[in-house]
Amino acid sequence: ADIKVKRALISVFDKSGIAEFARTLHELGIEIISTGGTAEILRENGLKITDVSEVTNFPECLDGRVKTLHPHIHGGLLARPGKKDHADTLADLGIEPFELVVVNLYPFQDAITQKPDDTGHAVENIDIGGPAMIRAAAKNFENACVVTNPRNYPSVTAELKSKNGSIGAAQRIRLASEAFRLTSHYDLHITEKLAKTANAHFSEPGDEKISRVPGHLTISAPSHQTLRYGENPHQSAGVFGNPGEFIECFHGKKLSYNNYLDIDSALQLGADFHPDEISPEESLCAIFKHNIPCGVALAGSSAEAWEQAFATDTVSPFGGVILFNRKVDPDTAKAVDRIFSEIIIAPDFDEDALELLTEKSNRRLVRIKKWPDGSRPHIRTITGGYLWQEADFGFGTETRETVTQLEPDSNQQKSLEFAWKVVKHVKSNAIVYASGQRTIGIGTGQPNRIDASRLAVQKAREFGHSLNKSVLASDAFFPFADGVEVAAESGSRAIIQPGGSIRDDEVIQKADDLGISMIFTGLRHFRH
Ligand code: 93A
Repeated sequence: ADIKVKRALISVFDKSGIAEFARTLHELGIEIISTGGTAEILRENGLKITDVSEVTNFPECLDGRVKTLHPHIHGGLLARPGKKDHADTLADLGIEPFELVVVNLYPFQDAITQKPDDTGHAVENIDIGGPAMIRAAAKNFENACVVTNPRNYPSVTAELKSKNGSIGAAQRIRLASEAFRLTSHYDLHITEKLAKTANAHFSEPGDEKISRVPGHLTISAPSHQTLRYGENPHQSAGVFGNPGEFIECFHGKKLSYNNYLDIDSALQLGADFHPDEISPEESLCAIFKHNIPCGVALAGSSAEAWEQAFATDTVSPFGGVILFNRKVDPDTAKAVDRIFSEIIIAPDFDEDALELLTEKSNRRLVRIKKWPDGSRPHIRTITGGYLWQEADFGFGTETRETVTQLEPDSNQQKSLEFAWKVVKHVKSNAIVYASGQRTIGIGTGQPNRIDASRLAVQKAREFGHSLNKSVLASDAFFPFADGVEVAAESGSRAIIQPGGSIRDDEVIQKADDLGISMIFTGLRHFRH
């Protein structure tokens, strides 16, 4: 129902638009009660104002820390005049209700931005009376309207004017919700500032650091850093732990949530081609988009590896993440600079390469300080809990068993080993076609293996690759012989896969019939 506004309480730090707003209230015959500075401005504008101290019969004191914190104010904000005992109490104690409350807060955030190192200044800008009034009036939205932002003055004024000084329930509840959002965010900013101060100045080595995830939780963890947002801009986000031990973004904007994910996927693949564990004559380039490799190659130089990796799929790499496992030289820098990429990752960058690459300010450059190993578990959240598992690292316990009559030749073997390492990093169900030590078709993320196979073939053809004499890796066993058929039809001559299907016999028979060689590894590499 509508409520008739007879008395308004105005106490604003941001005084923009307040005189005009108050004039409308005045014209509608509404009595206005205000705190010191607000009252002063309104009086300067020729309006008749009652001081809060007159209502409370108590002076504003303690540097203004206590102005409105008084039962004559809060009684008026929280009373339900329609309830008989409340009406009686108001009459007994001489308290009058407020139907309209206009409050905005001390600018805490501005204060800490302007003087980040002045904790005293920050503390003086923690508004106590303001949020108390806002929350009281918002709780009492059935009897009062709370306005916390000058942005809302026009709609409130319009309604008051059209209803001859009354305000409806829809506007009141909407503004009440906005009010609680404001005070909760306000408190979160204070929480974060104090946590930062505590961490910086009052913690002993080894103490737990306090931090928060904006929006909802206050988190106490060894190290938590707030990120601008999560996978999407409406999701709050942060990062725990110390990724800085492994990577350092030394050029471009701060790393985002999605950047961290992509970089990690690239880094994991790079670690399987650790520069010390491959031939010193070979360099790796891996291009990732949305955590999925869209081109990987090992070649005689980084520039060559880039050309080959890029040729796999010349559409997906735009805006992607490019990883090199060796120092980036000027030739490589020139080559990668031809397309827009979001991030370039490498153990190091030649000075001339850097000169070119740092010209683009929106491309992040990341140095690999340390390659990951398998020592960290993987943790994921599920509704109600967490899952953890050992990292899928190393190829130590795998076997190589040729199960077909044909044995892959040495070139094919080399190519199969390469494809097998790559397929581990492709989302399941995953199929990777390779030719030499370069990918030519990657089928990823399909809920069945035959679709992943078809997708890989289709993509290879789309980008002009001949699958003739190519090899294929599958991250898990072929459940049926049809996967082998697709491979053979495409021209592929050798397969590497874990084996272990109850139809392995059929699958091997099909490979023999079609003249394909096949290796079983005994270990699968799902990546879900
Ligand atoms: O210092 S306070 O936390 N104590 C109070 O009792 C109080 N009452 C209102 N801050 C208080 N306020 C704030 O004063 C309001 O939230 C508003 O931001 C400001 C308006 O003061 P003035 O009208 O004197 O400029």
